[in-house]
Amino acid sequence: MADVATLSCARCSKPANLQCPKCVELKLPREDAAFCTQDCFKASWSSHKSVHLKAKQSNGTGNPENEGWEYCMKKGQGRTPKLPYFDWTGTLRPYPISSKRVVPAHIDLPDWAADGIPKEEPSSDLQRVVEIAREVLDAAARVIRPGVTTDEIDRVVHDATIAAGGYPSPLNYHFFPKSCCTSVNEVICHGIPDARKLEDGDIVNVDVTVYYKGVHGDLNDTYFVGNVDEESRRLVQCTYECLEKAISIVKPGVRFREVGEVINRHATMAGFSVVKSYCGHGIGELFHCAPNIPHYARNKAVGVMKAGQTFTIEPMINAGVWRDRMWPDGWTAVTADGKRSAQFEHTLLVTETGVEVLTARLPSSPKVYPWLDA
Ligand code: EYF
Ligand code: CO
Ligand code: CO
Repeated sequence: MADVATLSCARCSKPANLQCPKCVELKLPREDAAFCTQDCFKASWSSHKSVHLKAKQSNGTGNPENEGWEYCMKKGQGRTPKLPYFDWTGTLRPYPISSKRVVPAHIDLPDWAADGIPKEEPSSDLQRVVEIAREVLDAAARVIRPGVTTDEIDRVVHDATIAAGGYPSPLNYHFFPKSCCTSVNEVICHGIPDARKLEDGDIVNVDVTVYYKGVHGDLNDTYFVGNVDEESRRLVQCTYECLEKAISIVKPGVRFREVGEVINRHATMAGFSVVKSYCGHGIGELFHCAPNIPHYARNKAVGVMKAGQTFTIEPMINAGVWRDRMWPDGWTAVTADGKRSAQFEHTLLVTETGVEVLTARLPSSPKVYPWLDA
């Protein structure tokens, strides 16, 4: 965050000398972007980020025929005498709207009254659970190094989840014995945290799901342990990109089967293969529900995306063959040829205009990927 002349903190109203870098980039009003401390900035991130989204949405279409409407939306007014082009469905036309009415000082204000942004909508439980899940995964990421056992990672995940008031969804789910999945090297997914120490050169995926106030939030990242060989780094980066590319097509009306086409194209171009046995899934009040979202090409997923839906995309990409095998423990899915596998996962919300990545990285997230943090 950049230093600025003293303003009031957007969260607690104390004098504020820091400014949100994204707001600066978007040239948003300095008073909306000011915070007193990094802690206040982080604590308000889940509501503050909607300021960025709103600014982007009202940045205009660039179509001169829409100028009138864009002016109205920016001013929070309604209509100007100059009507934009629109295929009016009936005979009714919009007329000027009078200015915003005054509310007397003795009236209790909802949180959007001052700045137009609702901060504690009913969706706040979902908003909070995904933020907790991200913070829990980030806590796990901070302890990853050679010599640490995956059981220790599980302890960090368990304790951080409980400290935030949540339940670690995997624990006892279909009798799963631990609070997260840790999948090392050739393990594709559902690895059980155990007494093995991570070794220099390993890759490890940590998959966290948190249940909080009736809602689940699910995400995972694959991490490098010490110095990792070039081929594994390429695999992990490619898998990250597969998820990013899949997310980029998410919006209302897109067929779920398209997700697999995008992922398969990117993975095979890099010489890798896509796991077929495990899929993305609907999530919310249930850990797993419809829709089922395969990550491979020519899949038969049914349905189209609709605004308001929440689901995960979680591609598993293999350095060798796509086929998986199951260890005798009945949980651990591994590559059939013993070569490495990587995975990334986000919980997503389909919005009217596209997608919100609910489990996105926070400003406080550890910087572990060279392609993001160079
Ligand atoms: C053979 C479980 C594992 N299932 C799914 C139980 O969606 C998940 N991750 O993104 C996810 C996480 C876990 C999970 C943790 C435990 N399970 C059920 C059935 C079979 C299986 O593995
Ligand atoms: Co997961
Ligand atoms: Co999942």
